[in-house]
Amino acid sequence: MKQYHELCEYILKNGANRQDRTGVGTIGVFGYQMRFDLSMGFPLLTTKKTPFRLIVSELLWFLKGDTNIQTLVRENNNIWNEWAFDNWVNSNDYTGPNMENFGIRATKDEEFRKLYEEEMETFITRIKSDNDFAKKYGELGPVYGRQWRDWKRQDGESIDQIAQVIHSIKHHPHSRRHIVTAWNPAEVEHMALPPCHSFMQFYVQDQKLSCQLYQRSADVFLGVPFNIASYALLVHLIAKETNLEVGEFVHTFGDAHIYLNHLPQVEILLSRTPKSLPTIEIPEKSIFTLETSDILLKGYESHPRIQAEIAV
Ligand code: UFP
Repeated sequence: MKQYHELCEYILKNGANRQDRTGVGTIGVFGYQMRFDLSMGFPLLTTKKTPFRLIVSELLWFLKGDTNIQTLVRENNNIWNEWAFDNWVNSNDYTGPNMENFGIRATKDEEFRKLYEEEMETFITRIKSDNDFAKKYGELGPVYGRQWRDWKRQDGESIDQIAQVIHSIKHHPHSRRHIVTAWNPAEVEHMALPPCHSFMQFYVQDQKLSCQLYQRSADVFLGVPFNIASYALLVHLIAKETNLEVGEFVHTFGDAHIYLNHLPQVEILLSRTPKSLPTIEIPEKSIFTLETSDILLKGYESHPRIQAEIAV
């Protein structure tokens, strides 16, 4: 995973100070590319503990076309909670304490943080147990799962991009049109978060499947280790489904940034020496019916977790 360390070092050296939507502030660069040869091991970051189970459960959630956090929180996956919570606390049904700008306020005000954590816990407990509430407030809008599996055409029909790309990889391996896009300009405004990993292309050569991702916006410390592992896993899953070996994952960035409040954590990470990469095992099952517990990670050794605040 030296590529990831090089990306961090490159931003520290060349990044410009940038204001950003969240108000936290970043240093960032525009345009960068990393390549991972997936036959050399599974690229799960070893210089901090990276929770593979959450990555698997989110990817399978996308692949099932699901856009509601209820499924995720029932698997104890809380990575999308803030975005659903944001919708809830800004709705007319919410009558609790003012949660405006909860992301930033929670990092600055200890008393508020406690209040926020209580509200969040109440919200998630309700999402888990109350289906009607979850239908309304667990829904993130037409995010990845919808666009990947059920892109709405103007005539009301729908396009299953994942099924189509699997078909095209199987039947026309040399095609230059193996594309899946989550960036749907007609629906972006209805999404809780416009797609960060927006556009992917697959490529077949010598019986090996590669994939290039265009990520428009990248939180390098918190998001990118997830994004690398998620797409590496996607290549493994689609390669298995199409009877190919794994080739490369090519990760191309638009705005690649380090949040200013992650700089101390990045220093710790860079002081650590990467360990050898783990491998994964996937059972013979359709990509659409896999469960999180089906996918096994073997030989993952890592340095300890490094805590950091997410910018919402
Ligand atoms: N982000 C990632 N990877 C993801 C994801 C979000 O890095 O998979 F969903 C980060 C990038 C950015 C923020 O820091 O979330 C999204 O903000 P914006 O929409 O303003 O780019």
